[in-house]
Amino acid sequence: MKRLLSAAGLALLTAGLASAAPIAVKGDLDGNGRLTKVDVQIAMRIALRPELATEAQRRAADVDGDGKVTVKDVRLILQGASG
Ligand SMILES: [Ca+2]
Ligand SMILES: [Ca+2]
Repeated sequence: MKRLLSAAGLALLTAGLASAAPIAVKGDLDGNGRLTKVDVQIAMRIALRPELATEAQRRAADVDGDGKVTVKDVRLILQGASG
């Protein structure tokens, strides 16, 4: 199961930020229901290139709710990440 999730995360990174995965947890950008380093990596990419992310992804990545995805949001996701 864990192996499957990390494979899905890798596939998502490879596919870029075009995934339409439903996002239920703030900062959960790969939609697996938990915060992990994959979410941190995706958040970093959104912070660097917000134009490549969907609006839903930008909203989910904006953890502190200031309307922008910045390194601050990345840090918040990092703090919540479990692995
Ligand atoms: Ca996740
Ligand atoms: Ca923010």
